[in-house]
Amino acid sequence: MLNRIDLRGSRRDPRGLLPRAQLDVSAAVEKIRPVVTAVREHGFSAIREATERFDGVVLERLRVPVAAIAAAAEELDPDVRAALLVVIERARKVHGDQRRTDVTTQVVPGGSVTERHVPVSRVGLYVPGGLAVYPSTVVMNVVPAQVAGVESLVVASPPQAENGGLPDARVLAACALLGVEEVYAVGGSQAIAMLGYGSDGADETDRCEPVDVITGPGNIWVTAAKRLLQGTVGIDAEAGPTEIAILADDTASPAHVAADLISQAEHDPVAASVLVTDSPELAEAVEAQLAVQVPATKHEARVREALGGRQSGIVLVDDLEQGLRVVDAYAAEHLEIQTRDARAWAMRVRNAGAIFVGAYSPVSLGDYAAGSNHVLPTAGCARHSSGLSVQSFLRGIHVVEYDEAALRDVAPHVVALANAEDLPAHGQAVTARFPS
Ligand code: HSO
Ligand code: ZN
Repeated sequence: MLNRIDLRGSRRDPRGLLPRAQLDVSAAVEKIRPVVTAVREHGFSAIREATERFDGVVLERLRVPVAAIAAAAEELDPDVRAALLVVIERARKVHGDQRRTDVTTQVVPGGSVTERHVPVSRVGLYVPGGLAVYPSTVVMNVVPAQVAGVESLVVASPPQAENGGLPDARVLAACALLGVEEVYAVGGSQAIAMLGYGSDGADETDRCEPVDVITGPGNIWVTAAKRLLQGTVGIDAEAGPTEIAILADDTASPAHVAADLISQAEHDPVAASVLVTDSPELAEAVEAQLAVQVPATKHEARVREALGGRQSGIVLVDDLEQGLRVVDAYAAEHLEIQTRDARAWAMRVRNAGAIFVGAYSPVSLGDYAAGSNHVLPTAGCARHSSGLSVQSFLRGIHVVEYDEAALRDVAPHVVALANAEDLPAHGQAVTARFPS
């Protein structure tokens, strides 16, 4: 079912040899540019038009009535409610430990630099609709923003025709459990444009003020719109189709490896599932397990397409050292380590969005209930970016405070560098304070 890539004996840089989808976000940017421009220029009427065209819903108002958010929580299945409460508590625990305290460095006597960590004022969190609904993603976005101290938090999620033009009821219920009251029934690139530029609405009570930062995953149109708005607002790392890589040796359970590969393939026909192993026997056994498990899974067609796609595969390596080089080159959104001494291998990994260690830490634990965040960098962005965290919502501001003696002491160095850069007025701004 999976492509085979045999890197045994290969000394080449594995980067170009690994399976990966080529999503053309730049082409999507050009496609959605007119929608984004229309929303910037015409606000509500453009959002209405795009919503009718893309979601098949006639939008009466942008904003979801607060009573409808509360009602969704009332009507929520008790098991889902209990699960969400546990998930919120665990996420708060982990993200609470990410809080930063301001640090003052006494550089010299009389001269200090303090780093203040200041939350952004207003954040827009995008929660996708599409093939699945994601109340868990509401938690993963809202919790770090709240822990960071963001004052104004809004959620946007596509309207569902089946839910009377409101976002999915479970998404609304998650908002209610987290105390988020400002929710917009808008999805796609029009939602990102609305959050970035702000928009009028159906009447005076129905407007969206622009936000400072937009976070959250979405499909290619959402990703493209975020890329287009970057600069106007801050955005988190691009979260494309989900990916799981598993580094496994002959101690891994083929049944568990297969189940984990299927679990992320379930998201999307373009999701990626990659097994990297030094054990050809494990590769065979995993294939045999997939042959049994895939026909029994609910979203079989989607899973088959994802597993059979060029973005998925089994990579055979000589040993785990080569395996480590391969998973580092791949820089997976999620990386499971199912090997002997899994923890030691995990600690040597340099590139991954999140790492799941050993037999009892599957990715789906992290998707929901580990306490970790599931909004993670995809498409190799884990080489340079992190998942969503409290840090995503904070800015570090340097507060510089020198007294007269400390400035006088360093003045010759400022002057020397200013002259070297042919910017003498920079030096004079210092020497002007010390006329001799
Ligand atoms: N695996 C997804 C997150 C998710 N899974 C939400 C289930 N619900 C991207 O990390
Ligand atoms: Zn998932």
